[in-house]
Amino acid sequence: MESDVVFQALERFAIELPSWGFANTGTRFGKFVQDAAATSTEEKLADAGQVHAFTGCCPTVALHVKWDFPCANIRALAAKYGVAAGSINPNLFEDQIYKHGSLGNPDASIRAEALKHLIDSVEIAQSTGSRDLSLWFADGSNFPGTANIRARRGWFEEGLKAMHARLAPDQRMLVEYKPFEPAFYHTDIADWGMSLLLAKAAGPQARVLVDTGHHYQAQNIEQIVAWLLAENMLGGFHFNDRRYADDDLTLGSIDPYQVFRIFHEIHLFEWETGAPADIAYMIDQSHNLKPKIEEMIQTAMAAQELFAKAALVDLKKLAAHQSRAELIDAEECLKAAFSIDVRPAIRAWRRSKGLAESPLEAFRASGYQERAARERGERNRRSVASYA
Ligand code: LRH
Ligand code: MN
Repeated sequence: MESDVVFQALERFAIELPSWGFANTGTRFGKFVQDAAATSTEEKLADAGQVHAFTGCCPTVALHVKWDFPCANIRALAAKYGVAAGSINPNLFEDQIYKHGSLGNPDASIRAEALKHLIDSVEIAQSTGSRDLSLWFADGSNFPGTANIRARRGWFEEGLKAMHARLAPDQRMLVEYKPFEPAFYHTDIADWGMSLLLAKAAGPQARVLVDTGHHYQAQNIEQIVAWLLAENMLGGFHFNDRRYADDDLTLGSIDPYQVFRIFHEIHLFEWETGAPADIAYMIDQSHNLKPKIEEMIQTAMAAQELFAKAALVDLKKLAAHQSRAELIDAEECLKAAFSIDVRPAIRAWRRSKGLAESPLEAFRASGYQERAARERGERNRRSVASYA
């Protein structure tokens, strides 16, 4: 019975890979270069193809407009490596003109420039066959009194409405929130409520994107997920883990029970409504120290494991305990599923798909990493740049 539930859960679970997770990234204190890191969009797609080939659950790759484009016939390139283009991420946080914001900038000509980039990104998504536009804005301020918060909110509403009007009928725009960084006094889209109101005001194809690293320390993320599900406004996730702030660490490396509780809210919602929730599961991590492809495989495996464990919660029994306020029994019912070792069933699922039981070991044995380091090492070492 358990393994059937695990099989069904894995059959419908896919998680999107961030192209930027394969390139050399760092923190403001520096970047430790890896010889095997991807140095082009094609190499990012090739590496993503490896992760999907060994895990069987990562068919699409999120692309960042300024980091992955222009790229000639990216659809064919992705197909060559057994993956497909996924969500398109506009970039309104690097160009110099966006120092004081993009859609929230007090200068109307800069707001217009930002909107043009968003509309260009919609067209890129139409050319790559991507459904989702994944929107994150660094906009905000660093000092009290330096920004008119309500005026900026109004400009965001205008800009997102104008972008929504350019979406194709099957496209969505996912509005990501973040409480701080790089702005450290106010961020224009700082929490789920602000994202929800702006998405609703933009139009029916707009949803909220929950990046698990974008919350204050004690915030109850699964409660936010439950509310967004109730509002039918949960569009997707950027999964990662953190100890302090937006640390972008490996999913499940710090608090696996957090991810389990999130998946539980989604399984519960689907059980109660009898319909699959239309959610884009995506990874958003910066792989600064671990070998990047291995960390991505580790992440996908952890996501499968926690999604499968959450699918094993006896929801009927849980609902009965909850209705009778049987606190300990309800809690133990949830924890019982978390404590189930689903790895044997997952290995069986992999065998049934013709996949290696241990994707990480199989990838390591493939020699792909060493080949990539030989081919790309010289180029990567040449790319070392200092922060200041
Ligand atoms: C911002 C963010 C956003 C991405 C970026 C790489 O912190 O989560 O989703 O564009 O990371
Ligand atoms: Mn993110």
